[in-house]
This record gives sequence, structure tokens and C-alpha cells, in this order.
Amino acid sequence: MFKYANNKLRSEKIRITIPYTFMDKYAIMKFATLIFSLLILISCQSTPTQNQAQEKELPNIILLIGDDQGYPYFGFMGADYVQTPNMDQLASSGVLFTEGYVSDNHCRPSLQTLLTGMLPTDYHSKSEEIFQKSIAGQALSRDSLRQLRRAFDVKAMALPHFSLLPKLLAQQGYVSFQGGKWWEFSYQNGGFTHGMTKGFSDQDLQNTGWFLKHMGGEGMDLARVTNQPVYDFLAETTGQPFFLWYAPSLPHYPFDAPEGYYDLYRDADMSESAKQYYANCTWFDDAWGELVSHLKEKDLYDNTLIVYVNDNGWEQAPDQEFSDDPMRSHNGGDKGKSSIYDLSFRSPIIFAWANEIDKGVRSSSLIHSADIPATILDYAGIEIPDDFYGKSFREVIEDPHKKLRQNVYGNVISTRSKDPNNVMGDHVEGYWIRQGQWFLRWHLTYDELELFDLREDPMNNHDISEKQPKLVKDLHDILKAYKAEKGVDKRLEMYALFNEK
Ligand SMILES: [Ca+2]
Repeated sequence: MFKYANNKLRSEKIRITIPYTFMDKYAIMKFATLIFSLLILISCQSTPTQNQAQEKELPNIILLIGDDQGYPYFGFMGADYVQTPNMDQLASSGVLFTEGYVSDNHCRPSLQTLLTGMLPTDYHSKSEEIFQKSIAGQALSRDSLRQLRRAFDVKAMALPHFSLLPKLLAQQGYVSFQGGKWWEFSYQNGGFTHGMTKGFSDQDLQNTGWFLKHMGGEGMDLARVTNQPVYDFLAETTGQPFFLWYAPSLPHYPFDAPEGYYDLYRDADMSESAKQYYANCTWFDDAWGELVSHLKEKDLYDNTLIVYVNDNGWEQAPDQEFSDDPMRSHNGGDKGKSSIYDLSFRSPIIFAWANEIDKGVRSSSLIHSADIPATILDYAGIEIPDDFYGKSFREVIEDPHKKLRQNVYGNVISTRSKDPNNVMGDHVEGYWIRQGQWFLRWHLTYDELELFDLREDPMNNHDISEKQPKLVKDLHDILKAYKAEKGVDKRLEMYALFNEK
């Protein structure tokens, strides 16, 4: 594990970080006070023995979520030019699904899937219904409607109406903590018992920097500044099974890793943007390694189910230089984030639990990120709600030769713009599907239908649709059926309303 507390730090934000040594002392003091309080509490109360036995059998659960981490850029995925020792350790300590896919090409909808087990299009259909009910019978001007709809979206007012992972886990006595990126207003709004993101006022939304509040506010300090709120939560809730949503905004922009991480790449034969991006990848890895050390120190590691997934893809090969490119320095290469290519959706997915799951297993089974919350509920002994799209992969984790999905597919409502100055992208209708070695992209708005052979062409550089008309038709038919079933994604109507005038 790397330690850079004494190095000269590169980012302004990090310069105000409390050194780890002080943090540790502070944590020990708080922990000692807490233990003392608990001892007093235990002497006054007795917990039913049955509850204690039941709680002991439940695993703690950590959902470890990367932000803009391209699937190739890990040591365990074969990238010897990126240093990710702690993630390599995690991948080898459980079952690694190398062919995992997330539900969208950018963060918010992809994270909503992890929270609700639903596809983004279904999530937004239900959200729209809830909004319509909330305004039923009111005569609203178009302007008032737009303002109400925007507030409803930004404050994630539909969310409490869904079957949320932390709330479901609470049925079995789990306490839960939200840390990191969080677009859903506050941790309480997502059903967590504890968390970092506190929400915001209407006034905050008028101020400069409101977008940072919208992205997660206080939560954005996780890993980039400190893991301490997580350690405080674990100390406060000792003895109860916990669910931890650990979603640092890393390796996401800004590429401002402390100098020690950048030094690992300084003399490497690679572009400047690659050095900066990989330094952020190592920063994520190191924060995770520090949390693992803490769990081991507190004897919590062996009974913790750890699940890793990233939110959306990213393209940054060692020789690609994006430093002076306004679009790609914020979004990476064209095949990654906010695109409709394999790299935009693919993520390694890892399940590790020292007490229960076999080590060193690699599976090429297709798995969807919506399967993660379903699998977590299965391990926690909780029934999977009917509105979940995801399925439990527990049987595949126990027997990795099994296959539960023949294909994975989905739709997106935004992609990169053809206008190089429009870094926010265009609202579009787009679909994608992975089956076997094939990836088909259907950008309906731009009238593009392309097929790629991932075995020959993992970066999707050579469209072979003309050579495989039957396969293209079959895959296209699956997507047409999906489109017919789902109808127009409600997000397109919502953004059309926002953009009126
Ligand atoms: Ca992201």
C-alpha cells in the first residue's frame, strides 16, 4: 500500500487534508470513547440471543463503485502499465466477471440501477408517473411545469417511492452508509441510515458551484480527501451488519492526484493525459487499500461481501494524448464515456467474501450491473422485489460455468455531440447489445448500425455489419423488440421540456 501523507501535494483541496497520523489518533480517541459508551449501554440492556445469532450469520456488504474507470486499465485486466495492486488483490480474492456491463454510458442513471435494480428507462417511466400524480388537478403554466419538473429531478423526489437497496437491507437489521458521488439529494433520500451527502437548499441551486452540490456535495470528499467518515460510521455501529456504498469520484476528472501518485508514471513512456488518468486510477486503488487495512485491523474483513463495479467506461490508452483537447480531456477517447461502444458500458464486476466465496475465479459469463443489487439481496436472505430487472448471480458465483444471460443490452438518451465545442453532448435515441463475441451499436438518431467482433477488435474500430447480415438482423430485432416494449424513454421528454424556449 502506498502512503503519500508527507509528499508535496498537487491539489489545493488535498493541501488542507488532515495528515493520516493525526486522523488515526483522532479515530482511536473517538473509538475508545465509543467503546466506553457501548460498555455502559451493554451493562444496562440485554439484546435477545436470537437476534445476535441471526446478525452474526449475515455478511457485511460493501458496494465499491469506480467513477469513469475504463475496464482495460487495471493490472488484473492485463494493463501492466497501470498500478492497481489493491484492486488486483481484490480480483484474485473472489470471482471476477470480466464481461460485466453497466446500464448506461454516464454516471447518474448507472448508479440509479445499482440502487434500484432497475433499467434507467423503467426507473424514469415510474418517476414520470410519480411526478404526474404529484401535480394532478393543478392548472400549471408551461413555465411552472418546467420549474416543478426540474426541481423534482434535481432533488430526486421520486426516489423514496422505489425499492431501494439500503431500505431493503434494513429489513434484516443492516445499518447503511452513503459515501462518494451521489446525485440523489441526500443520503436519507436514498434510504441510508448514515452518509456524507447532506442535500441542499433552493438557494444553493442559485449559487456558483451548485453542480458540485448536485453531484454529491460533502460526499465528494470521500477517498479524495479522507476515508474518515467511513471509519467513524463503522465505529458508531459496531456489532451491527453494515452496508457501505463506497463510491469515490475517482478516477473521474479533475486529474489532480497527489504528486506521489503522479510520480509513479512521471518517467513512463506515455502521454501526459495517460499519466494523469492512471495516477487517479492508482489514487482510487490506494484509498480502497487503506479501507481494506482498516477492515482487517477491526476484524471485519473476513465476513464482508465486497462487490466492485464501475459506473461507466472511459478510453485512455497510454499513447492517446488528450491534454489540449477540450472535449476529450473531460470525457476521454471517443469510444469511452458517453458513447455507444463496448468500452462505454463494460466493467469488470467482482464478488469477494473471504468466508464464503472461492478465490481466484474468473468467469466470462455475461452479467448486468442490475444483477448486483439482486445478488446482494440474495446473500442477505431478502426476497428480490418484482420490479427488479436484475437477477441473483449467486448460483453463477458458486458455479462460474453457468450462464444466466445470453445477451445484455440497453438504451441511452445522450451521446457525444458532433459539435466539438459541445462537451455536454446531444440528447439522442441509441441502443446497444452484447451477445457472445459480438457488439452491435444502433445510434438511431444518427442512423448508424454497426457490428464489431470483440475478439478481433475490442476497441470497435472495424464495422463488419456488411459481412454478417443475418447476425445484424437477429441482434437488431432484439433491440427493436426492446424499443417497442419500452416506448420512448421518458428522459427525452423531460429534457425536451427543460430545453423549451
Ligand atoms: Ca462516471
